[in-house]
Amino acid sequence: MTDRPDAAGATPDDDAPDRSRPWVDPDGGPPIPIEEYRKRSRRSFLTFGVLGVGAYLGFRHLQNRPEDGSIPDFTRRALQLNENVWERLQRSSADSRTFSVDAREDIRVNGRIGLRDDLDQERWTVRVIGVDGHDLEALDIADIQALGGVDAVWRHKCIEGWSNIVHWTGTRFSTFAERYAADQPEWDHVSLRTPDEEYYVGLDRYTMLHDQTLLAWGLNGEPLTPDHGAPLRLATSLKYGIKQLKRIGTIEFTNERPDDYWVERGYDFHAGF
Ligand SMILES: Nc1nc2c(c(=O)[nH]1)N[C@H]1C(S)=C(S)[C@@H](COP(=O)(O)O)O[C@H]1N2
Ligand SMILES: [Mo]
Repeated sequence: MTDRPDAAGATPDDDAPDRSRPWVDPDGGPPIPIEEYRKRSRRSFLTFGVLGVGAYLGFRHLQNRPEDGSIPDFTRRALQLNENVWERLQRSSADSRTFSVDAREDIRVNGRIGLRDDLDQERWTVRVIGVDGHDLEALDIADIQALGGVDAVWRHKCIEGWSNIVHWTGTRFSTFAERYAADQPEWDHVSLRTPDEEYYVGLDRYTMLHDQTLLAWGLNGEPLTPDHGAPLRLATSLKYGIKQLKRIGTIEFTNERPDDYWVERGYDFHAGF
């Protein structure tokens, strides 16, 4: 990402969205069956080339574990291993590919959990909560915008199997944290929640402080519309759409892994690529 969208990535699209896959409105039920998600998660896990490591550790684990023949336990541990490996892998991963503004595409409205109440955009404030659980600030959109904005164009990916190149405008979360959480004790996660607390996600510190993680107020050159999460939403190139919470009501710094809507429904916490 650059402060001005760069032209370097404006080459033909090499991973065009698969439009053959039926789109399912995730309002209510999970976007795709959990088995399919796991399958995809496993597939991308393997493409990272950690099969060898996983197999070796799995083998060691099998060798060392008590002979109780409990397959579900083993499966659970394998999933945990998968998550731990993700956590390490993402730390070494470079920025995601960016595109020129010309490459941007329309993006559908997807997911309205936590957006069902009418929101008085004028009176909205975001509540900022510190590590000790106490409120630090209540900020309006002008406070956020006063921190400065960047433009960035990257591919938004949804676990349903579609993706679009999207142009975001917003404040880097790292800039926000520098201004409003500099005096906080060490924190390792951030919880984001809608004002009605119907939708909530947890994100790790690395992701939140990454340059490609924005508190966004603009989409494709226009102010965010309410359906896309106005006045403020998360946009990050590091995670699937499920983590990019629209209509942020609360930002909480914490040292506990936050509750997460889709984790409670069987998806993995990291939801990375
Ligand atoms: N509050 C809220 N945020 C949300 C969702 C939602 O249902 N509620 N859905 C997520 C999903 S699955 C995706 S793909 C993106 C879609 O963003 P868009 O509607 O701007 O395309 O929003 C994410 N953020
Ligand atoms: Mo999504």
